[in-house]
Amino acid sequence: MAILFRSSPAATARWRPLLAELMPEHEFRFWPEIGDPAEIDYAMVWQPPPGLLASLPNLKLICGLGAGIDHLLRDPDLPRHVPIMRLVDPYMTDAMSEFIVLSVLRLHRQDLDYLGQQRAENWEERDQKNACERPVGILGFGTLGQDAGRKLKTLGFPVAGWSRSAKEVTGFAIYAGRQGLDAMLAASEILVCLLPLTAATEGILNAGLFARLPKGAGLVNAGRGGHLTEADLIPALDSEQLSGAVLDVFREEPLPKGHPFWRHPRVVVTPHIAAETHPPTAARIIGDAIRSFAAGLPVDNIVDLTQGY
Ligand code: NDP
Ligand code: OXD
Repeated sequence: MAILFRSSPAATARWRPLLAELMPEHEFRFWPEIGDPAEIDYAMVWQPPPGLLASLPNLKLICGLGAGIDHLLRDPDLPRHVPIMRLVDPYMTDAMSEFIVLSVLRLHRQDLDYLGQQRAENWEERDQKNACERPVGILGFGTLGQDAGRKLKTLGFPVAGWSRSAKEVTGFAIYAGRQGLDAMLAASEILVCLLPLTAATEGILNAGLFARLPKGAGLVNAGRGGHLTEADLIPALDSEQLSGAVLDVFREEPLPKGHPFWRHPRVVVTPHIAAETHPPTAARIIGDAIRSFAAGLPVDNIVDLTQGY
């Protein structure tokens, strides 16, 4: 019995000592040195090369090293009979909420305008609302969306959430499905995307959606780059339908040099760092899950492949 580990070389270097310390009972194989593929029962992976998982005939559980598993579903040979566990780690959830609160505050407090004014040495006060007058809509009201929503609410923002299935979350207006989306957009002065990337959410941040937001709304995308129809963003900013965008994720990562988002004065670019996987906590969570699975106990956060998240 062995566990395959596959991530970037830098991440592998961080994980290796932790795995030895926290999961001493397991033998690890670090890609590309996988040895006999038939000996591998479990895989801990981020962006595995297509076909790698299908080459492991005795694989029992795939543990994604991130919250999103779209990187796995891109593999046409993914062994779909093998359950996939996605990473749900309170440490990452806190990190994401910090990023969302920071980004919403930047847009709310007109940070991009004041940075522009500073560069122009222009001392000018702008009208400013308080948080209680700035409704925030969150697309994707799951683990990350709800935690960010709670933290925004403590600052006074009225927060609404949009999910696929109808639900009640105390203290929040919850919208579901396509009809619900229109109602939430019409009231969202800042829109946050924390959706998983699926066939149903691909390209959802597009000109049609921007037009349904109040004029001058702000956008935060920390879901996936594939949610944004990139060609629609700059026209929406230049026409002032949107007042600013904070983008952490991109269709192509790293964002290519020369891409117009890098230099646009109303776009903030961060390099997919909103909530990075944190090996010390993640290794414990995955180790416990593998122990439960091996003992025949239920494992949380198994992905529903029919929904794609
Ligand atoms: P969850 O599965 O807990 O939540 C997903 C939410 O999206 C749920 O509320 C779900 O609805 C909703 N949703 C899914 N599909 C649709 C749809 N078609 N229409 C409306 N709502 C939909 O995921 P997490 O909160 O843990 O993570 C969300 C995403 O955040 C990840 O998939 C990943 O892409 C991204 N992420 C980005 C990071 C970064 O550093 N930038 C770090 C970590 C994650 P329902 O409640 O009905 O199921
Ligand atoms: C994730 C991510 O999905 O880092 O965890 O984007």
